[in-house]
Amino acid sequence: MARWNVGILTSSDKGARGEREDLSGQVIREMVLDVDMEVTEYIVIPDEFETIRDALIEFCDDAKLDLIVTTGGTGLARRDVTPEATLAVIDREVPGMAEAMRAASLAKTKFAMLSRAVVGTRGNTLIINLPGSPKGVRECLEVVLPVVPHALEILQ
Ligand code: MTE
Ligand code: CU1
Repeated sequence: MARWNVGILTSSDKGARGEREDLSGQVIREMVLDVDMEVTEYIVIPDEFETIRDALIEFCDDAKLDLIVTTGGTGLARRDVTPEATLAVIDREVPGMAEAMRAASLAKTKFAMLSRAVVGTRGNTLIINLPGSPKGVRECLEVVLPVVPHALEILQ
């Protein structure tokens, strides 16, 4: 059994309608295996503030996950509300993790500055926003993932 339980929350209007395969969620699922984590909750929902907020609260307070990784909805499209929903549920921000992802990503693509991704904690759960593309997910998650087990240990 893995040490940490992870939830993946994919916010995508197309994904929720079944019009797009969630490749980004699959990347997250594979990457967390390397650091003794297992995906025990998974949801694909539309880019709607209340829906995302309520799913985050359920993953934290009911499923009591150690980590939630979201993908999508961090940009400037009018329907991009994942950072707002995250800010609505967290107790504390972890700005260094979000900054580290953006800084490392900027070295690869200028478009990284368009992601408004937030990282924060609610109770004992760490929530990490990632951009929507599989490439963005990989490039951001590889920056913070090595630090996440230690973050979770001190969050207990
Ligand atoms: N970060 C990395 N590492 N790699 C990327 O390809 N794409 C950017 C950015 N962050 C990208 C990235 C782009 S093009 C956008 S529009 C924003 O993330 C927001 O993406 P989202 O709206 O899918 O969350
Ligand atoms: Cu973009």
